[in-house]
Amino acid sequence: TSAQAALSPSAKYACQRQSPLVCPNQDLVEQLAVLKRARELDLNWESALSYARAIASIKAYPRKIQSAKEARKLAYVGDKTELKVIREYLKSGQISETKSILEGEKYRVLMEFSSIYGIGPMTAQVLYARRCRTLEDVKRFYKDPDNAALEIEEDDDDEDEEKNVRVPERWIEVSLALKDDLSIKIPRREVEQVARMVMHELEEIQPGCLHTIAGGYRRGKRESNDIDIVITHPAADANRVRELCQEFTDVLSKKGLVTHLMTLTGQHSPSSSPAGVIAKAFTIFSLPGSGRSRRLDLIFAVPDVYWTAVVGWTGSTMFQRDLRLHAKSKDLKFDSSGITRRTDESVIIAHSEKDVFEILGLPYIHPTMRNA
Ligand code: DGT
Ligand code: MG
Repeated sequence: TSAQAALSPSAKYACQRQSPLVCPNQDLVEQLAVLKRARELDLNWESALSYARAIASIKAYPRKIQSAKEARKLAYVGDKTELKVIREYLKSGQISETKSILEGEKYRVLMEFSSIYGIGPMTAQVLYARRCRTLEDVKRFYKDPDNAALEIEEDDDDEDEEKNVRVPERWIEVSLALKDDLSIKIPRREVEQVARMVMHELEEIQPGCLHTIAGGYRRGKRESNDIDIVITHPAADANRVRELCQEFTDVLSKKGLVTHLMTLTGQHSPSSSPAGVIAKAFTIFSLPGSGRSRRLDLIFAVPDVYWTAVVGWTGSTMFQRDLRLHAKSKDLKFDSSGITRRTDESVIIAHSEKDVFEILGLPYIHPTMRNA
C-alpha cells in the first residue's frame, strides 16, 4: 500500500520513520543534541529545530554513517551547518563546538536552571542575566517579592491545545524544594508500581476505567523523568471526564498520595481542548514507603479521543510534531484531543491506536520505534 511505501528512513516526517531508542549513530546523535539544547537555551528556536530535525533523521538511519556523502542523503542533514559538524565528527569522532559548550559555565548553569519544573529557557536566561549562578541564587531570587512575579514558562510547544497551561508561580518554590527527588529518574518497575496504585484508587471512585501508561515509558525508555497516564471510561462524557479528574486528584490528595497539584486544566477553560474532551492534572505523587516525590501527569479523555490522547502523550515530542505536520498536509488536524478535517471541521473518531495511523494515512509504528 502507499502507506507502507511511505515508511522509509529518509521519509520527510518523523512519523513515517522507525526511530529506535538507541540507534547505530548514537554517539553522533548525543553530540548533536548538545548543540540543539544550547540553541534552545540561547532562544535560537530556528537553529534548535533544524538540529532537532537532523537528529531525528539520523536516529532513523539503520546503519553507522561512514561518510559525509552518505550523511548528505538523509533528510534535513544536507544543510550546510549540520553537514559541516557531521563531517568534523566523522573525521575526528568529536564535534569541537560540542566540547566547548560542555566545558562552558553558562551552558551548565542554564541546563541546571531549566531542569527545574516550570523554568524554561526564557526564564533560565532571565535568571542568568540577573546574576543567578546556583540554585541557591534562584531560591533567593524568588524569595524577593520584587522578583516573584517573574513569569514561569512550561516547556511545551503545543500550538493548538491548552495555551493556558501555566505553572502557577508559587510552585517554583515547590519545584526547587523537591529538586533532589524530582531529578532522580524513575525506573520502569516503579512507573508500573505507581500506575497500579493509581488505577487501584481510581477503581474505588469509578470502576471500569481503562488506562495506558504513555510517555517515554511506552517508548521503551528504561528510566523516565515523570509518569504519564492516559485514562478513560467507556461511559464518560466531557463533563464526567472533568469531574473525574477533579474528584480523583482530591481523593489522592486527601490520602496523601498526591502532595502537590501543579496544574489542573479542563475545569472551566473552554480553550483547554475542543469541547473539553480532555482534562489534565499535573501532580507530585509520593510513593508510600519510599516517600520519594515523583511527577505524575494524569490525562483524562472521553472515549472518542482516548486513542489520539494515547498517541499524543506517547510522543516523542518530535514524532508528535510531525504527526501534526503530516496531518496538515492531508488537510487534517491532529492533536491529543482528536482528529478533524480542516475543510469542514468534522471530527474523525479513532477506535484504536492503529486506527489513528490509518486515518492519517500512515503505516503503523510501534511505540518503541517513535523515539524521533
Ligand atoms: P520523560 O522526560 O522521561 O518524561 O520523557 P517523555 O517523552 O515521557 O516526555 P514528557 O513526559 O514530557 O511528554 C510525553 C509526551 O507527551 C511528549 O511527546 C509530549 C506530550 N506532552 C507533554 N506535555 C504535554 C501537554 O501539556 N499537552 C500535550 N498535548 N502533550 C504533551
Ligand atoms: Mg514522561
